[in-house]
Amino acid sequence: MLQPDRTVRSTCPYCGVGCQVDLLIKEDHIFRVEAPFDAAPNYGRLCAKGRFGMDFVTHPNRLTRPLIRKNLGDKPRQAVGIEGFREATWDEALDLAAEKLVDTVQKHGSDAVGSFCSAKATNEDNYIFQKFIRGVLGTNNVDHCARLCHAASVAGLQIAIGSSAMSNSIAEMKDLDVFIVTGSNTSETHPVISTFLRQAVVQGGAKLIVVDPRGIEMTEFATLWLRQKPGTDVAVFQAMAQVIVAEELYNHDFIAARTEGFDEFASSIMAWTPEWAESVSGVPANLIREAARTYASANSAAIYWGMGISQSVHGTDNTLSLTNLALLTGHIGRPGTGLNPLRGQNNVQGCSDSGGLPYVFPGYQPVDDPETRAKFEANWGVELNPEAGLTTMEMVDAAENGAIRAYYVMGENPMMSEPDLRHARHVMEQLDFILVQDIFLNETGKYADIILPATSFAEKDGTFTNSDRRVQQIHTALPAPGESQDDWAIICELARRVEEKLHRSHSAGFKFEHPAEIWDEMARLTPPFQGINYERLAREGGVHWPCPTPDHPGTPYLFEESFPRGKGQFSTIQFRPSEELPDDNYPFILSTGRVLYHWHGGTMTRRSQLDHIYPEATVEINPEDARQLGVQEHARVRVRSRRGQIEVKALVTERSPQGTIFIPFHFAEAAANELTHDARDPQAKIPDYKVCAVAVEPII
Ligand SMILES: Nc1nc2c(c(=O)[nH]1)N[C@H]1C(S)=C(S)[C@@H](COP(=O)(O)OP(=O)(O)OC[C@H]3O[C@@H](n4cnc5c(=O)[nH]c(N)nc54)[C@H](O)[C@@H]3O)O[C@H]1N2
Ligand SMILES: Nc1nc2c(c(=O)[nH]1)N[C@H]1C(S)=C(S)[C@@H](COP(=O)(O)OP(=O)(O)OC[C@H]3O[C@@H](n4cnc5c(=O)[nH]c(N)nc54)[C@H](O)[C@@H]3O)O[C@H]1N2
Ligand code: SF4
Ligand SMILES: [Mo]
Repeated sequence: MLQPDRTVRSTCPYCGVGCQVDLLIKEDHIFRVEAPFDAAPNYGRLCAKGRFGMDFVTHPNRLTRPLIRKNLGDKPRQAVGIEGFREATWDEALDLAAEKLVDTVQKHGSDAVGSFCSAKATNEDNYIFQKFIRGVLGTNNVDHCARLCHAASVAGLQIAIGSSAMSNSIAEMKDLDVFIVTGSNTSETHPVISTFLRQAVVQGGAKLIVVDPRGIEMTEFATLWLRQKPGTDVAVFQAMAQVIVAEELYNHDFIAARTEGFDEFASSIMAWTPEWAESVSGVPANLIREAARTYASANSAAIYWGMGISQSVHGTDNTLSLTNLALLTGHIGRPGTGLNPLRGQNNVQGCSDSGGLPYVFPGYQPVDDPETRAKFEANWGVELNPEAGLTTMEMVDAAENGAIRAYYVMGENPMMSEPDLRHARHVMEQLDFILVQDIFLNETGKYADIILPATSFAEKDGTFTNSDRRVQQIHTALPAPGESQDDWAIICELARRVEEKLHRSHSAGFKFEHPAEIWDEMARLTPPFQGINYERLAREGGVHWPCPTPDHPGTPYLFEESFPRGKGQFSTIQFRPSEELPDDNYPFILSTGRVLYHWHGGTMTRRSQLDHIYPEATVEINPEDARQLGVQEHARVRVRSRRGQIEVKALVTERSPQGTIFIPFHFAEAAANELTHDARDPQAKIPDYKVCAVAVEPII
């Protein structure tokens, strides 16, 4: 067997499971990836992406030098390929970027800059990013893909319990008793977690209730599968609550001691019977009753969910319908219970924790709280903007109406991930200045004026925080390609130049030798991180925050004694239909999401051997629909919505319910987001990626 030159322990850069990996390096290539058997959270397990998807790191398309658009200042701005850019030195690119940002701030004010930090980059990268945006540019307009992701889970959990992180650890999963999986295609999107969940069923005899419109693999392990029509979750979960109340299956002691609003809630749901829910959702009433009884009568029961719950115009209500169930039954605050939104990106938890959100500093400390702001002002030595910034979709609106003039995008690809790309494109065309920082030239980079080449996870040190709040390290395994630099180092250089041009008498502080120093600064300002440092992470392999002191063991499960808001809050909610339902012209529901082998806009996985396994865009169509449309397996079809159209290959499969088609959004040549709409949840502002109306026709 090929012997490695060296083996480097790291954390998988794909999903929020945060698997620990050993990268086997030969001649500066990762030639094999192994998983250590003794390390949490994956204990030797990896999925296809962790095992075979790391080769993007040495792909020849990696960005190696700063790039400047040849036709700077063109309006409307055009998307250009690599030939539309010229190479530049770091000095030239950073000076120009600083000049353009300063120009924007001086002409239009600080809030004319919108910025996107990255759930792919480290905690340290994101801490420095938001410090630069808030402390130097003077705006709180900083957000990231969490807005398109678990925003509605966060909004709902904040209302119900005052905290939004996953309440339990991955280690508890294999000992589950009863659990609900809803709106999560776990075996494709959190594959290693799905192996623990399946182990609970197969070896531990746990009962699994899947609530999902699609015939995903998890249904094969389910005791009960509630196959609702897309967008009807509130009806199903309200009816489960109704059964629990009507049959007095609720937990009296827990409700009395730890919740408020029960009486009002209980009387509000009595009309929402399983029979009513069946008429709305199509799920047989007896299945809803059985699911309610199974969940309520378990000793401990947990709920896991994903985008099927969150990415909806009623995503917050969907989440509240789940929190109501946990509060009714007391299935929270003990091992094997809890409310668990499975976090998507490798570091989406950490990006939010590190202050990558418009209304909070690191550790969710509000920017509009004078005391908190005074603490950061004293530490950073600058005055800070007291107004919360705009969220991702609000920044798009502000860019459209001219309030935002410049974008700084680090490690995101909005031109693939935002809904209604026709609209997103229009916004990008109008901006005065776009600065992009990435490891590849992606669809968003094509609109940039300046592109700064960053190192990937394999070429830098730092930390990611996984789905169960475990802070884990990445270590430099390979030399940086060309002149690329670590994100935090690039931002520090840029910040220094912007401060100089703004004639700041002193700096907010951007001198760091190593990310460990950045972590220490963040931890000093963020109580739940204060017990975590690099030495400890190296020794223990990872620590679950909250961890307030060095001798604190970390917190694998939350809410044992109380909730952050004190008592758990029951919420009275009403079922509302989705925004754009099928009609004669657009007779199908389009549901979008993911497949195992690809990642979002495909920037990384389509530059990996994974692309050979899943090389083209597909649409799942139910066999009965396919028959009526005259579509054969593997035929090419055109899918149209009110906003755009794409051509894809048909997969005729029972996975899709009749009347609903499913398209993964990974393929730029047939981007699903050409079809989607930007109807949003009123509270969480998250777009509905799971229900819009489309027409399907065979291409003859
Ligand atoms: N391979 C791969 N893995 C990934 C990612 C990736 O791009 N590729 N991305 C990561 C990220 S950022 C995220 S957020 C996670 C997302 O992980 P998931 O949420 O598991 O991903 P989706 O494919 O969006 O699947 C959503 C599920 O919701 C179901 N669904 C659709 N409509 C409804 C509905 O109305 N109600 C309910 N209850 N369910 C519905 C779908 O059938 C599907 O099973 O995955 C992470 N993991
Ligand atoms: N239709 C539809 N659209 C969706 C969704 C859906 O279900 N359906 N899901 C939404 C969800 S949940 C999410 S999370 C978003 C994801 O949307 P995005 O976050 O926009 O998507 P990614 O493709 O993950 O973009 C990550 C970028 O980071 C770059 N990158 C990787 N590592 C590094 C690094 O270390 N440094 C820097 N600077 N860059 C790096 C990659 O090259 C890539 O360009 O998509 C959303 N869009
Ligand atoms: S489950 Fe997630 S973290 Fe683990 S190997 Fe797969 S993509 Fe990586
Ligand atoms: Mo996500």
